Amino acid sequence: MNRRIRKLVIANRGEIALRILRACRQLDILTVALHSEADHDAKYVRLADESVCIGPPSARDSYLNMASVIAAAEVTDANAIHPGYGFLSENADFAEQVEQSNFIFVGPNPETIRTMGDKITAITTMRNMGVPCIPGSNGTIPQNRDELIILASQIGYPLLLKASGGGGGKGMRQVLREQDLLEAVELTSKEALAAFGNDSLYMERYLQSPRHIEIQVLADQYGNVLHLGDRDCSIQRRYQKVIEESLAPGISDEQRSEIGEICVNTCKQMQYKGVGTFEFLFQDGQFYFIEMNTRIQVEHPVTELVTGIDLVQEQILVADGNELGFGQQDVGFTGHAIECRINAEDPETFIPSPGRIARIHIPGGPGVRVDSHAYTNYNVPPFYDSLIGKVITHGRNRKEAMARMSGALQEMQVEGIKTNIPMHQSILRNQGFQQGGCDIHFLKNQIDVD
Ligand code: MV4
Repeated sequence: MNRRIRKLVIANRGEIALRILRACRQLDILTVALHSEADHDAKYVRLADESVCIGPPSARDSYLNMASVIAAAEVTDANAIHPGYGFLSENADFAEQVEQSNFIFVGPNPETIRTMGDKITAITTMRNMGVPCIPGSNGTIPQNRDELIILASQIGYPLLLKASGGGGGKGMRQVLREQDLLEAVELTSKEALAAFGNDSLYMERYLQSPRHIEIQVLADQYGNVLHLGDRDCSIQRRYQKVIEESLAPGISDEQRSEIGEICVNTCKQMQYKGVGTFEFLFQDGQFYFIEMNTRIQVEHPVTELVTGIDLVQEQILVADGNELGFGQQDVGFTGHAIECRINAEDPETFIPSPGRIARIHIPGGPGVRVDSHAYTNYNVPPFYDSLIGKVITHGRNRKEAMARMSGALQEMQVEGIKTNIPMHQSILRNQGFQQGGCDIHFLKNQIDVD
C-alpha cells in the first residue's frame, strides 16, 4: 500500500473534532483543526498541530463552505479530510470535490453518499438487495390522482408522506384518511421543493409505535464487511436523539445476527467503504429500513464500549486503503453501554442556553467515559447545535450501565449555563425506561423534570 495519510484536516468542530484529533494522535497522523471565528479560542483547536480560520461564525460561511475547507487543506499541505458528522459529512458534491482535489475523503464514495441521500433511491436499492422495508409506494408516488388514491388504499391508512430529498424528520406529513390525501400531497411536495429543490415524494404505511434501532457496519475497500451490533436510539425529541444504548434491549442474538448479516451482504453488493449505519424502525418483532447514514455518528461510542473497537481509528484506516485487521468472528459484545447527550439548553423548555461555562466538573470512575470539548471558562457559541458533550457509561449489564450513568450525572457539574442533565436524571428514574424497549414517542409522553 502506498497511500498514506500524513496530515488530516478536521472539517468539523466541538466534541467530534476532539474525538477525531484523538484518533489521529493514536495513528501518528498530523492534524489541522479548521474553525470559524466563533471557535477561535476553543482548546481543541490549540491541541491540533495546526489550525486555520475558515470564516465568520455562521456555519454557512465556515464549516459548510466547501471552497474554504479545501483551500485550508491545500495551504496546510494536508492529504486527507475528515468531515465528522453534520455539516459537509453527507454532501456528495463535497466528497467529489475533495477527491478531485486529490485529497483522501474519510468516508464512502461520493456516488454511495448520493444514492443514500436520495431516500427513494436508497430504499429502492435496499429493497432490491433484500433489506426489509416499510410497505409503501416503492418509489415516487403516481402523478395520476386515481392511481394515487388506489395505491394509498392498498397500502392502508394512516400513511406517511415523505420527501425523497428529506430525511431525519424533514419533509414528512401524516395522512389519516383518503379525504386528506390530495391536499397533503400538494402541500408536502411544495414544501419539499422549497426545502430540498426536489418535489419527489414517496409514501409508506405509518407505523404507530416503533422503536428506532440502527445497525453499525464497518467495511474496507477489499470487500471485507462487518456488523458491530445495534443501537437503540428511541429516546429522542423532535428527531434529535437524547439517549442511545447498545446493545438494543430485547433483541435476540439470532435476530441481531440475521439483520446484521443482511446489512453486511448489502454493503458487499454496493461495495460500501467506511463506517455506516442502517437505520430501522422496529415494531412487532420486525425491522423496517428507513435510511442509511454514511458518516460517523454522534452515538458511535456506545458501540465502541461494547465491542472494544475504536470506530474513528478504523474509519481512518480503511479510508487510507488498509484492509480490516479482524473478522466478524472477532467481534463480540461485552456488557451494555448508554450515552446521554449533554446539551446547553433549558431542561424544561429545551431553549438553547449558550454562554460561558463558569465551572465544569467532568465525572469519572469505572465504566465512565466523557467525550467533550468543554472546560471551565469555555464559551458555548450560539451559532451551532447545543451539544457540549456526551457521557457514556459501560457496565456488565444494562442495570449496571444505568447505575453508573446516574452516578456520573450526579457527579457532573456545569455552572454558568443551563444543561439538560436534570432531564436525563428524570428519564433514568422512569420505570418504563428502566424496563427498556421504549418506543420513539416515550419522551414527549413523559416530560416532567424533577
Ligand atoms: C416513519 C415513522 C412511522 N412510520 N415512517 C422520522 C425521521 C425519519 N428518519 C423517519 N421517521 C419516521 N418514519 C413510517 N412509515 C416514524 C418516524 C419517526 C421517527 C423515526 C425515527 C426516530 C424518531 C422518529 C420520530 C418521529 C417519527
